[in-house]
Amino acid sequence: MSPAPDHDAVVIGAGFAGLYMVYRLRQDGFRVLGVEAGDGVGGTWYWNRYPGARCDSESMYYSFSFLPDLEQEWPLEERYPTQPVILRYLQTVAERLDLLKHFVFGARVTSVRFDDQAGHWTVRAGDQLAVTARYVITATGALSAANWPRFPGAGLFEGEQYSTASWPAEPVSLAGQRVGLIGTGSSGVQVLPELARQAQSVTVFQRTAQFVTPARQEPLDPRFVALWKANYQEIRRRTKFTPGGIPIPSPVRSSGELSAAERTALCEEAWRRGGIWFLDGTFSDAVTSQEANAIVAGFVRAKIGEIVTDPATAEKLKPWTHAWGTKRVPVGSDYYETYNRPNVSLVDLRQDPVEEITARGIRTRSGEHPLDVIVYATGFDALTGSIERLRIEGRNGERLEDAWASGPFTYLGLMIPRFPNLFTITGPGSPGVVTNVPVAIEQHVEWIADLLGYAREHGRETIEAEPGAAAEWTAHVQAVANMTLFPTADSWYMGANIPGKPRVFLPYIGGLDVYRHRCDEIAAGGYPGVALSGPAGGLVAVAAPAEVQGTAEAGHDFGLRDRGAGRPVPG
Ligand code: N01
Repeated sequence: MSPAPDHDAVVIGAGFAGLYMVYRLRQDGFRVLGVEAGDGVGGTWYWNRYPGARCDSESMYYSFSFLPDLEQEWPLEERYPTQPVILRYLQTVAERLDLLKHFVFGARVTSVRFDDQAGHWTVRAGDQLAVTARYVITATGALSAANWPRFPGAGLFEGEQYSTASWPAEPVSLAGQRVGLIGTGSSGVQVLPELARQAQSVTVFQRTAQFVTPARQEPLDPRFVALWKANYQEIRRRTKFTPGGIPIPSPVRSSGELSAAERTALCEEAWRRGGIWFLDGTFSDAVTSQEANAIVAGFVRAKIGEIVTDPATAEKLKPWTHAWGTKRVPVGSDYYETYNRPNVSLVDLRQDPVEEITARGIRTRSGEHPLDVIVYATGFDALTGSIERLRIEGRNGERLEDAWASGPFTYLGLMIPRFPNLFTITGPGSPGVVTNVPVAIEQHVEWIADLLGYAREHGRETIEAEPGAAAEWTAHVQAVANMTLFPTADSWYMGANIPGKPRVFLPYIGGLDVYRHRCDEIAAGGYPGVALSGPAGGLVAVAAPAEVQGTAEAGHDFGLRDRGAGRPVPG
């Protein structure tokens, strides 16, 4: 008989997902170990400490729903929580729940291997850690494997180079510095105004112009906060049944149902309110109809023209390469206004591409831009990168990179055939990254914990997605995306930002409410699509009740056409 593993479960990561997963498994009586590369908790909010880092979800929504005492005590001061506030929140949660003692910090996982004989996993972090566990749960974040493009000559640069995705914890002095910023996604949009306030000059190197929405950051009115807190648990309950994890009404009317004047008024009002109210506040068909999309896109371009005083700069900032919302829409504070400052200039890399990085700056086709500091805000190998870099090997030594060579293959975004007892939180095929993420994380954690409890109750030790169920889910994820304009863009949703990455739509965009319902049905039906095997290795597949079978058919739209599938929301 093989020796018992060191732990029932290893959870990799100590952000929202890792903290809740460790907590929940401990409460359920599992022996659990958390492993985290950083020296503390926080995940995304531990690493992304760049000036201006903030969440695009509003403060009231961006927290756990299962801590009613903390939610009453926690101050809600500004509309959007800043990185230091969120990091402090997660540190407070970890201390309150006494979770720190379950984690090993400063240990970056370097391999995760399934032992077919023993039936358990070995998780290693270099020479620092080697532990065995029956279950492994990745809580590594959808956007945490940083993309640091290799420009020719980057090693020659004599100044400082920083990435927004791993910004130093100690303050970086930019006073008197000539800064180059590469990247104009959400991170670049947030950091630019702060760089411009501090540095002597900022040169922005833009590959793709974005449709940036104004955040409208502001202090929260204490009366509003009091009212919110008085109703917090009821709001949380409703939030769980929304498509994006945010309880605001979705638009009910398509652009075709409105007059031109009504459309403009609607866009103006949504723009005035900012943030999610613009992202999810115009037309029900904004990302499914070319015509509706063109109206929103034209509206934003007109705003850029009104805000940016130099006409040539305004033209470069107007996006024409993709439909509105099909790349994740950045939410910015003074982003376009910052280009009116005399110390900010813009290089359009489509007209004037980078040729090399030199000792003194960045040389584009038109000449050298002398710099003291280069800031990379160049994004992430999204959804798959943080999981694949764990170097996971499943049954018979099969490597996850090979299993996913032509795109990720999952059941519900949570399990992978031939990788038994491995679970992924907010991985590919999950709606996490197109929702207010903590709400999706809670759903994933609870579903996984319930399944582990179910297996234990039934005396089963091995839990594995069936290939047929994974094939149906994977096809369904693509089918829902294909009902929208999303696949038309070169976005990280499509893996298009990473050279060589298969071009498939990565998150599930059918809505968290629909997804939750589907997961609940599966649990209630005894987990169809999941093979449970006993200690002796005999497979025990639990048959699905008739009404559950068939709902995961490829292309089944769960009524999504009527609901306006895939609205762009913060992630
Ligand atoms: O990354 P991005 P991000 N040469 O991939 C450019 C979440 N987030 O870190 O568009 C030149 O969006 C790239 O150009 P292009 C959020 O979900 C949330 O900004 O690929 N440029 C793009 O401009 C977000 O979507 C929050 O042509 C290169 C930029 O770098 C996600 O994280 C805050 C290049 C990367 O933009 C990722 O955002 C921040 C190259 N070789 C992030 N390679 C909040 O909620 C890439 N680029 C607050």
